[in-house]
Amino acid sequence: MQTKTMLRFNFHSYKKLLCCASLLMALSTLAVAELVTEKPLNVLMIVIDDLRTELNCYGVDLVHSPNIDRLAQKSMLFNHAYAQYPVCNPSRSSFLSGLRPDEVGITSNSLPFRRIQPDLVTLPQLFRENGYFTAGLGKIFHLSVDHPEKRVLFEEPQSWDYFFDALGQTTKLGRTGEGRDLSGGTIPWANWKAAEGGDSDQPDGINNAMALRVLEDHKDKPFFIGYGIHKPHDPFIAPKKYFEHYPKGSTQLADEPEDRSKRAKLAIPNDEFFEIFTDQERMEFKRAYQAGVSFADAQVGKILDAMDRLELWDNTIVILMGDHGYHLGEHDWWNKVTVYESGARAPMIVWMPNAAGMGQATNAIMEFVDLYPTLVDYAGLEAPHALSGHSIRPILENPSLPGKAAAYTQVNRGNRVGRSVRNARWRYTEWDNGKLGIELYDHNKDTGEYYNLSANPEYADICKVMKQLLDQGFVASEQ
Ligand SMILES: [Ca+2]
Repeated sequence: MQTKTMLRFNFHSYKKLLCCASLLMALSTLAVAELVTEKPLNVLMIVIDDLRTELNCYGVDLVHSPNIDRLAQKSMLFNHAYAQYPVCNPSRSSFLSGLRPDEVGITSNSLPFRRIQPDLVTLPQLFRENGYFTAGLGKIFHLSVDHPEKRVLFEEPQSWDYFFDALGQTTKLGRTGEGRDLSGGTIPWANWKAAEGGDSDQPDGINNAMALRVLEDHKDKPFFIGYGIHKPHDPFIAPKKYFEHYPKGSTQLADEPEDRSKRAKLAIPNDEFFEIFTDQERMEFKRAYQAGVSFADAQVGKILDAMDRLELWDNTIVILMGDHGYHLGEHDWWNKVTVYESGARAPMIVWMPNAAGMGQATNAIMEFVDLYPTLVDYAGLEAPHALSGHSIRPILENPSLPGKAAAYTQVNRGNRVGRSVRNARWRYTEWDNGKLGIELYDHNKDTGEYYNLSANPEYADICKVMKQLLDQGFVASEQ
């Protein structure tokens, strides 16, 4: 019956049919082309806890970071990216909400994000509300650590469709190995271990396996994946193979000039805190931190391999960043919580498909608070609230642009505040609005910020200009 019906078509009908078919084919080709060009951009945000810019791609060849380096080589590396607060929770709360720390109201690790901001739409939440699958693997927000109800297993349910963190799940084998408490118990977190076993015996290795699985399972949907790596954050534990990149005794300590200025009283949280360490212990500390960097780098490598295998580069934005800087002996300090360059500046590497500036480094100044508006811009979403940063699209297209005029970082010392501004040449910092100290450093001559010029009359005009710049940056956040 069917054959008979088909045979009834005359030639004219057949020609019409062919014409329609060609039109349909042309339309469907167009639709496919449209689909390809308009495929939503996925987001993969890799946040490495306490990672400083001491990486091969930032010119430090003593550190073994081949995978971060290969991402940097194809992407854009920001030489001057600054966190808004040099501590985990305030920094992350800021860049994940597109607001400055004073605007979010979070300036310490002990304030849980949702207790302060129950209704604020976070960056992953915005993508989720726009149809993206969102997953958090490891530490993206700060809720699971230093939280009054520790061991929060489900982190930030408004933001994530799926969340997993293996923190605390180190295997029995991974708990063994050569190591040392560097302060005899005085500083409980200052200990290292070259652990037996491999990556999968450590929380970061377990999280990585889960991240690969999530990436594989959701590669065909629009996704926003936040992948947070715990190391090199203390305690300094990594599989022993990563310590082998750094022969014992070869660690070079920071070169602190003897004629440096007396620092502002509040610049370092506690001047004497690390005097307890011998040089041997300092070398062990730094070596173990570096082993943690190489461990984190290896996890990044597995994610990049998956990006290759799953052919995701054409439609996935990749951001790799630290959450703030870290001192390894600079200014006699072995931690974060400072607004020196070592504390405020952190790695930032951005892969943006089709952006003209890929494969280049930039000296343009950017702030972490710029990430939210950048992703909103590229994904074509509507910002859910007024954002404090600006899209870095112009820089991603042209890395020779200067970027923003200045970057702002703040830190608390009890109820005293340190506010700092960095422009292309100067860093200017006021403690308690200048009442407890002012600092001015010239990065053309003093990249380590050892010579405070603020009391030198020759620099009075510079101080005046920098003060204005500082006040401009914090006016908005004080309102
Ligand atoms: Ca951190």
